[in-house]
Amino acid sequence: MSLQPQQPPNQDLLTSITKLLWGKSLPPQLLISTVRTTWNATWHLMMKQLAPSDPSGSYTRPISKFRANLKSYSISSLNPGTLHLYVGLPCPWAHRTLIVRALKGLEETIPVSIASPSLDGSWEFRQTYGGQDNGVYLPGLDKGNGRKILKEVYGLHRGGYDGRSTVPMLWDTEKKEVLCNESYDIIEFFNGLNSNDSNLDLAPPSLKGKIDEWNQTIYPNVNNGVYRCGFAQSQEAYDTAVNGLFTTLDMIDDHLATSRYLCGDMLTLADVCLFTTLIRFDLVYNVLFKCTKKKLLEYSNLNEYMRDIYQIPKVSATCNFEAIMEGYYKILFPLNPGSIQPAMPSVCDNKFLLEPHNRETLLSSLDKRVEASVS
Ligand SMILES: N[C@@H](CCC(=O)N[C@@H](CS)C(=O)NCC(=O)O)C(=O)O
Repeated sequence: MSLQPQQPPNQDLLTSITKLLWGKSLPPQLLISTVRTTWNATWHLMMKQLAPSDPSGSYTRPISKFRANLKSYSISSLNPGTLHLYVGLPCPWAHRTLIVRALKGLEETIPVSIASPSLDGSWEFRQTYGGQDNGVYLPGLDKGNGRKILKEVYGLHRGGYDGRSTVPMLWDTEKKEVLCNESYDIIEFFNGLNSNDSNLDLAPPSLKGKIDEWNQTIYPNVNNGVYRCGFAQSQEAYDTAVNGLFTTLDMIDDHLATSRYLCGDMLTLADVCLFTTLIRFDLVYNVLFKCTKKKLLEYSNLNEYMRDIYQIPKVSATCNFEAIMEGYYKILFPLNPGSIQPAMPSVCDNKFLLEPHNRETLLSSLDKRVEASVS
């Protein structure tokens, strides 16, 4: 048996075709420039579909279509199962909703169906039940409507719908309509519902202003900032995005040196939003989205802050690192045409994530000022 590595069959075929067309004397430069031009044009074409951009090549995220007013729903008027949540585990926006649902103890009231990305980038359901493995959520069936793909669920919306079918999505099983597909609206709504298990408030009125301020910095520069790096279609667009991202991370890291969470000693919605980007940072954004100036591991405060949140009961169950990796490296074809998935970085090791973070001893700078003025 030969131990020589076999050439993939399509490579053999490609070699034969090039020999046939141009003979052995083909100048490699010509082949390279032809492939480069063709690939470049095809890449721009594919990126147009994946990530719409403005004339400067900067990624412009499409606006969510369903922004219903959710204030008319209250926990007392909600029958368990009336609302159904659709998510996908790789998606940082959907991840926000899974975390707040868990922290608010809404698992029984608002059941969830977890889709997985198919090779064409749309969301599909697996023919297995799903549930949890070692405590971690798994993709599975559509338990809300019994459909095979999420697009079909969106299609059931009263009056029909044929637009983008994104996660997260909140479905009203009685009215048969998509209530909302904007993550921040959904987490604000979940936070307002108090279950028997939890009356935790992740956005108390006294912190509302601070939360909004953080979100206004973190959304464009970090949450969407990593996408603006990865989906940039010009060098200038990438440079602007990457500078904005790392300047903001540097600033947050400094802030977290004296404050346990973004708004002081209390976890808020702003922290949940930052966390879902941080937990994906070294795993995918650093490599696939070219967020390369630093790894999250190099930021000591951000890194410990991330572990602090990961260790809050029920949060780690929402972090499925295998699914995140698969969702980005296998599905975002124009960014990773070979579909090769890199090795899991050590920051995603449960052992590392569960190490003591020692942040409980931190008082927010505000509290320190109050303490200093009292003593
Ligand atoms: N602004 C939305 C963004 C949601 C979003 O872009 N979800 C992505 C997954 S990370 C998606 O479902 N994309 C499918 C598509 O665009 O067709 C939110 O915050 O909920």
